[in-house]
Amino acid sequence: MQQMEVSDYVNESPRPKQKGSGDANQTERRLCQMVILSFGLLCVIQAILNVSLRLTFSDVEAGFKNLTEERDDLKRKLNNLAQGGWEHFRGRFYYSSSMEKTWQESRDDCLQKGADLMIINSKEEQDFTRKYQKALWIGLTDSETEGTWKWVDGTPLKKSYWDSEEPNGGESENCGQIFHYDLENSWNDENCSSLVYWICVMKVRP
Ligand SMILES: [Ca+2]
Ligand SMILES: [Ca+2]
Repeated sequence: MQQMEVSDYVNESPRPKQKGSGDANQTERRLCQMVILSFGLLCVIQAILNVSLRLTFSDVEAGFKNLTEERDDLKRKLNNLAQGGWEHFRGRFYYSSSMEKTWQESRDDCLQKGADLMIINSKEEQDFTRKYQKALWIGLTDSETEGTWKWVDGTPLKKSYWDSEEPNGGESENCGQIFHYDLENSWNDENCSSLVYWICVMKVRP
């Protein structure tokens, strides 16, 4: 009886491979691969985000530090200017001297202060000069070419406020000054060696 059973088993034809089970294993493997791949991608994205955020934060931090330093620097400059007798007007600082010098000496004094003789490009600036109630050198000269007036920054004179019959000095008067300060048209050309008060202008920011 037992022999017959073994024989039956031996002669039994091989069972067909179960197709459904193999597909399921393959699907599982693919799923596993996809999960691993996705996880890897997520890790890479996370790493990129971390680096980007860190770089952005560093930029913001550096920008804030620069702004703070710039603010402190401005505060220092403003304090120094206020203590030195400078007056603020329309975004610039002005200083009128308490002694008289030649035009070039006056300009040198302004330059040493990090400023220059005043340039007048508007009626408001012209009116501003009249409050000092004294003759003042300004940054205007025709020393280079007689009759061609230029500002100290090299720009040509466009709008002028010459007093009537000025400029009248020819080659003996090559430097501009505020003279008749009680008038809107107050400018006079004067001999550059004359001793006169002066007015400097300083830009706090470029
Ligand atoms: Ca002249
Ligand atoms: Ca003159």
